[in-house]
Amino acid sequence: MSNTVPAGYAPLTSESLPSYLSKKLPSDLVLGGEPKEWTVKEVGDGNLNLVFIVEGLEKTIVVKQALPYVRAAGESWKLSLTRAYFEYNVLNIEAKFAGHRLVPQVYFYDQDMAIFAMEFLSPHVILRKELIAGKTFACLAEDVGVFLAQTLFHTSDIGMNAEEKKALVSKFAVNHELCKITEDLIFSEPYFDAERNNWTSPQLDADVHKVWQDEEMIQVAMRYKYKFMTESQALLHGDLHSGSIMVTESETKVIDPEFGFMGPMAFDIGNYVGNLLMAYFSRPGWESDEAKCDEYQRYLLEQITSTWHVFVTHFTQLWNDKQQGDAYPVEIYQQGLGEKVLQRAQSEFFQTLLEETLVNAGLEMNRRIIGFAGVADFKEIENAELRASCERRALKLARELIVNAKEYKEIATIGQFAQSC
Ligand code: SR1
Ligand code: MG
Repeated sequence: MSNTVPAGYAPLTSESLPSYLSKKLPSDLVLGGEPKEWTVKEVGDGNLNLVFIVEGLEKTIVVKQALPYVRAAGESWKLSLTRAYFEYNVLNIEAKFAGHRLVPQVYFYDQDMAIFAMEFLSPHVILRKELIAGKTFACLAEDVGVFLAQTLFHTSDIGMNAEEKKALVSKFAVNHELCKITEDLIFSEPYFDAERNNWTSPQLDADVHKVWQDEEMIQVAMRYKYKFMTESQALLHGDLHSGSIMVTESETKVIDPEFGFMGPMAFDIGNYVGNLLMAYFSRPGWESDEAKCDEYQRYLLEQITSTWHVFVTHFTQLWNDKQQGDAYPVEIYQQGLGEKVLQRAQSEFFQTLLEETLVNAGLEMNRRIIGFAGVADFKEIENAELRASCERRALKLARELIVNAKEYKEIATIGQFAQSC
């Protein structure tokens, strides 16, 4: 994987894409009609890439192309094109373990153009938008919990043989540029006066300055940065926030795993939990009716608890039934010491994972409020005073989770602290 821009690379436009696709589409992917009859819209609203919806007479697809820079920042923030390769590969691996019920299908990848095409999801909508609109989803916790369990278990040393797992570590180590973005934006910049930071000012100035002086919290953040950089536990999605999930009332699809690499499981779980907590704290900015606001906040807390419980139940089942994976070997646990000993090992494993999940959730909240890449849940609350008061409460819980994660033996108990903020 080279980090340079290939000679054949050029960013595509809605005008140039049909002609490119007419030469590149695999023969079994028929959009219908002539390329000039296709409707193309560029819809990318993420931080990094171009995203096109291409509608033929028979079929619609999504085409995603990496740019040699960070779209949200402009051409001065250079970024290699290799992320398209990693995203394409992570989508395939996730689909292998979680299935196309939860992960979109990908059709082709073109390395020179840093492009891949995938299933068009309709009528799916980005979860973050739906949470802001106060919608509820019957299958969301089950789907995200299963997605996490399937992808994390099967790519870890508990569920995968050591040779294959080390091959994944080596393959995804090359995604270091996107890891570096996470290392900087989540784990470092919120904790000092970094140029890219962007908080609600002046309302939160004092709160942010207090964070920079908070040795107790910063020491934990730095410990978790080190864990993120060194613990190759499982293949992570790497950016599992509510903007990386598309939903309908009955379906959930996880998209956008370009930050995928082999890292600590708690990073993915904590990212998701942190984003549900930001939906929780931003609620008063979107819902003025107090009773309705309370009700939706309760729903969000239940989502966190259920997602975690689904994850633990499903992961435990996979672990009980495992056939391979050199960690916690079958010969010792399933065939040797017996069920009780396996249960004790699992209980210890999940206790540690819960603690790490809560810390990562807190770190994700801090960075979205203080750092470069904010989230619409807060950023789009127009009244700055109201926004800042929501964010201030979120910062309070974030600190509690980072500093006192060990105290929370049950995930549901974080709800009490959240309500007290
Ligand atoms: C420069 S990229 C900023 C953020 O956008 C992505 O979605 C990730 O969350 C990243 O940290
Ligand atoms: Mg993304």
